[in-house]
Amino acid sequence: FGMETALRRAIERGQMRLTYQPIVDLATGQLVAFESLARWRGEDGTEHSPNDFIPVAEESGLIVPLGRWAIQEAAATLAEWDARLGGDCGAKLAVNLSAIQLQRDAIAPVVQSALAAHGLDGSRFTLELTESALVTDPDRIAGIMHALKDLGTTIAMDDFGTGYSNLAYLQKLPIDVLKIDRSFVTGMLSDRDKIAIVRAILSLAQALGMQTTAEGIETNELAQTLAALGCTYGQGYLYARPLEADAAYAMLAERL
Ligand code: G
Ligand code: G
Ligand code: MN
Ligand code: NA
Repeated sequence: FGMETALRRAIERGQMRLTYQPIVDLATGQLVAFESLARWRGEDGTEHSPNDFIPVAEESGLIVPLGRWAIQEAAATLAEWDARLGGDCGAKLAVNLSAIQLQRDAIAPVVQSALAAHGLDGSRFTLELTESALVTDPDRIAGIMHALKDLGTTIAMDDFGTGYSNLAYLQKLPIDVLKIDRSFVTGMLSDRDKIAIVRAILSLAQALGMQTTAEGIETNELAQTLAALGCTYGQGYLYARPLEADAAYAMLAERL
């Protein structure tokens, strides 16, 4: 309850912020996107982890205003980067959407108005959904995904392989990218089971015409192996930790 009150206040007072973790094309090393990750520094200076405050936001309903803020903030940031660089800054921004948020809010109109407010094309956004979003009401989620696709956005399945992998939905839904969960990537070079799972996800994605992003890449050897296996994109501490907005912008400006 204490955290809920503090979180409500932080959202109302504009004390939340987004950090941005780069996503690169594994074949070329080019920066192609950033995943936006919410951060909350409490009044006493403590950094709260989203692993702690997102569940509180979901249970309390605060995920609705928090989620709307994240979408608007991501659009505002992208528009600012474009303006400073005098055109399309060349990176997409990915925003995480939680399953509860999709149940409680009309996300497609929220995304549409955030894009419109900043004159952004839908193709500049990726929405990351988890498999758990599909469990309770798959038909409704399918409708939401199609509405998001109609806006021109990219849809990524986050944490792929860790949820209820009902493979029947994969082919029915407009999913563009599978994000291979970090738990399969970390240590895969010395673990036959992990590398077998990664290969299976890559060939499944290829068969279904989807792209792939490997999470949690911490070494060059992992990046090279994943590139050789045909994984499209990579994300992880090898490239950068989640960056404050000014550091993310600096990376973008330097690479252009
Ligand atoms: O850095 P990391 O600790 O940033 O994130 C931990 C988890 O919190 C990840 O699973 C991530 O998807 C989730 N998360 C981070 N930011 C957001 C957000 O804005 N919305 C939602 N729904 N989840 C987020
Ligand atoms: O579930 P989601 O993919 O949205 O979570 C992203 C989380 O993974 C964030 O907490 C982020 O800080 C963390 N993360 C990103 N890259 C790495 C990495 O290379 N190693 C580790 N250990 N964590 C990472
Ligand atoms: Mn994510
Ligand atoms: Na993930």
